[in-house]
Amino acid sequence: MAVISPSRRLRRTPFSDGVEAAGAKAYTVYNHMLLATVFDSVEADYRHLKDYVQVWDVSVERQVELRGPDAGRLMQMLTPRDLRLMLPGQCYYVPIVDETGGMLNDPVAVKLAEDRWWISIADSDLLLWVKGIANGYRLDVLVDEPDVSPLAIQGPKSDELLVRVFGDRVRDIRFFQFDIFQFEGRDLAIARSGYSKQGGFEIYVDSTECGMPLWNALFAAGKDLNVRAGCPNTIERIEAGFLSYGNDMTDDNTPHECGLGRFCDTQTAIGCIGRDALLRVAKEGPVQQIRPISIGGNKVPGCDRPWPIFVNDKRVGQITSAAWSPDFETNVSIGMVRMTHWDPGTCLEIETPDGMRNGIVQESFWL
Ligand code: THG
Repeated sequence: MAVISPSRRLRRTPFSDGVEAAGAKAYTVYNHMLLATVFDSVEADYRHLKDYVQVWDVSVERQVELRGPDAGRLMQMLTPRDLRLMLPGQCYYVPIVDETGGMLNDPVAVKLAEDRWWISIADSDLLLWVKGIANGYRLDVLVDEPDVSPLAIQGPKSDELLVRVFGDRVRDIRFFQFDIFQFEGRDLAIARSGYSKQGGFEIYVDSTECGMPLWNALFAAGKDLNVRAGCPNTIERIEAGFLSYGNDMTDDNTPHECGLGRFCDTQTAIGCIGRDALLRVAKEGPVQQIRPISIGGNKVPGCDRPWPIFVNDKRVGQITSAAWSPDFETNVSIGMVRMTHWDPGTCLEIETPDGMRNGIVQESFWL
């Protein structure tokens, strides 16, 4: 592939200088911004993530901010997850659905205060949908994209690194909660969360100005912890079962098809715009669902289009993400499979770009 031409539409991040200096070898485009995908090699990055600690520029997880008396009401209109018990200081993984129950995004909602929320989005233009709802319903709320850029610290040495920079109180942050910490006189929200199963934090950096100073402070403090620049790792995230919006699911899929039913309380999520549609489909249950699938043979190529899944020459689904897993010594993948073939242990035939492979539906990769 050729290189990406820089332009204003392809926004840089507060940490782009650091990412470039660290030698990012490849990028993808996510929310009209650059996201590194490889530093050393995907396999070497994976090993390092599981053994040490990495700093990830995930500024592409843009924030949609809701501010004003109707912020909470608007947030509940967007998601079938019941938010009534959510407190300031908590984060929730929330499916966002349209009026048909189709997935528009799968962000992390951050409740800063009763009247102030961040929606930390995956790759779709959610701001436009949220502004449309706010204006169409004449809600008393401001909706915008603030200059907030998450910086993720991921890996088993994450606690040690952040304690050195922010103090012991870091250890008290609970999973999917955040607290406020100071850096160079500014308040920063730090949550225990992130797009890996290796443990870690996300720092919501709320000004471009302190981006590189924070980046440099983390690398200076973590020299002996073998801290490196990293990025969401395809292999690890498939093993972990983390979905990628636009790859593993689109607005054609319901949260139930995506296996996100556990994040839906459709009965009690009063006000959710997709509620009626979801109540209708929930009655029947989904006829296809996302599954972890192992794929036989040597390392598969990258999955840049869905790979059809067959059983006895009948199409029963598609693979949407795949990678060789050094730890499991097999290819791991995520696919959407019809109900007739979704039970763990089911054998599948997968049409990859370099020929037919055998696949087996798994319970999960990470247990
Ligand atoms: N962090 C933040 N924003 C994000 C992501 C993130 N925006 C884009 C993208 N990632 C959204 N997708 C996910 C997918 C999975 C998780 C978070 C965001 C996740 N899931 C855990 C799980 O499924 O096991 C925990 C969910 C829970 O128990 O609530 O962490 O990574 N800021």
